[in-house]
Amino acid sequence: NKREDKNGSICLLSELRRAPACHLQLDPLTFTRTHSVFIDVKEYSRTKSLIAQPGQHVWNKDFVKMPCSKESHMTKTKIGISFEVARWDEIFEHLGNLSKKPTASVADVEKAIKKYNPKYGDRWSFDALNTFVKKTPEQENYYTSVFPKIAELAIKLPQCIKKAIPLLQKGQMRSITLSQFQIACLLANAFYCTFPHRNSQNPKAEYHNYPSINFNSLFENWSERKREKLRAILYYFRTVTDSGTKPSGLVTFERRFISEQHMPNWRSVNEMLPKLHVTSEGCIEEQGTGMLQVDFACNIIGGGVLGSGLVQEEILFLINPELIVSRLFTEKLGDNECLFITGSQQFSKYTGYSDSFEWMGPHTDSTSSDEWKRKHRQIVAIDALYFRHQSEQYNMRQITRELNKAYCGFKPNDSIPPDYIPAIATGNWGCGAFNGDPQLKALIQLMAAAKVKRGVAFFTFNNTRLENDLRKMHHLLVTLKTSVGNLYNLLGDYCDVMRKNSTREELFTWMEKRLEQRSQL
Ligand code: AR6
Repeated sequence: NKREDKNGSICLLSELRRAPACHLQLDPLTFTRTHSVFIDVKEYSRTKSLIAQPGQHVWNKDFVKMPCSKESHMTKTKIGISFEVARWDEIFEHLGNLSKKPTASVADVEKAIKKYNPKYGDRWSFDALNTFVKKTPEQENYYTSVFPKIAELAIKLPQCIKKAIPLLQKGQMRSITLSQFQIACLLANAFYCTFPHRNSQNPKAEYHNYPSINFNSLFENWSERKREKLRAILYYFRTVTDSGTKPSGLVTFERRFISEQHMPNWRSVNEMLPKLHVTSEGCIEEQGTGMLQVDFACNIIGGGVLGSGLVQEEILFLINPELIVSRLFTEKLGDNECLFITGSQQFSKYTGYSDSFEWMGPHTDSTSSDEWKRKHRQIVAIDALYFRHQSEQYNMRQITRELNKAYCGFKPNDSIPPDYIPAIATGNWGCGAFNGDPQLKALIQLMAAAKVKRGVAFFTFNNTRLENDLRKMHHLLVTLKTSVGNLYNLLGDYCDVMRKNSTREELFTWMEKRLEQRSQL
């Protein structure tokens, strides 16, 4: 390949490690103090069947408050008298009735939801769901027959999940493994807006630091974007409620935190830049299969997936809807934190981006699975900083924050030998909605990948100029044997000149000159 020869430091995509080829066999599935497994692990090791792990629900600040917990109450009024009832009884009654119908209208769905969310009776609108169903041509309109099936799935919650789901809170290292069926049941509950204490927008509300999970925001404010989102989500529910296509694996959600004192001292990191494959063609989720795939996240995981947002993270969550369940238990990410999701399934195909995004139909996910029945798909959610003005980012405090964030996301478990660690599939992290400088962010990610000794597949998303510039810059840095520490200092110098307004040059142009001057000395 001529292009590769010209820039010797660049590698082919095939030279980067991926799962399952580099997969290290896992120990038998067990739960620990920090890993909650929701299927019976003994039964799993004996028969490989997935049955719910016994336990009980807990109603306190450390666990998800479940709609089927006995502590969940609501007030009902009959002939002027108010009294408390178990909220799950109400949910069970209304969704139970709905589940018995062959088809249900949007009005039926709305009526049921408002019965056990009486506070929101005149606040929640279902216009998007309504318009969506009305506008869908009859021959494609399976939606009204899927609404009862989602209700049937939702009311299975008490049998499906028998123990308390811990919240993945700030500063914790904790993980949760659920079966895909359990996730579907939780998402069916989210669809029917059953989760208690999750609807308040008040900044002092109990879950103010958590993403929203009930789907009411998806059902309001009709737009073309909503149409495509609903097509993807309802297709997911159709698949998981059909006995022929029901998924049967597990998915793990893991929150990781690295304390400040365990972060690298970037100034003195000696590693050189890692192997890089950079291309303007393809995208993370297709060409990066089997690698660690970066979700360009919001610190509120999933960002605007249940609202109007429709960029990289939201699209990822729409085509892999199991990712949405992370919103149920993942507290807003702090600067030194990230979330790994292993084993989610891709259900849909898509085309376009943002306003041009379109659901393109079913995707058959043939990704193989590991010993825990998790698909060989690992996604890491890392949130970049949002810059109102581009100039804010040329500052070593912000650069160090981004380096630490990327390091947290890229660092593999210490127990895995280097040959078994897949490369990282990433791209313009933080450079769309969050306004970052693609050149700076590419270097930051390469520096973090260097520190953890992982190769990088970098997808510039049609940006051929960035592809060429990054290839050239990588080549220069590798040829000059520039260490991460040197690069960190160089970035410090660039920030200084930017602050003093003494250059208008882009980072790479400025660096090239600087490096050439140095190499001539
Ligand atoms: N593969 C490779 N590159 C991509 C892909 C893809 N599939 N999709 C987009 N890009 P953005 P951010 C490129 O704006 O700036 C969400 O609401 C493309 O060049 O999604 O980190 C989150 O919830 C695009 O411009 O990420 C956050 O709130 C660039 O990646 C917020 O956006 C950045 O994508 C994060 O914004």
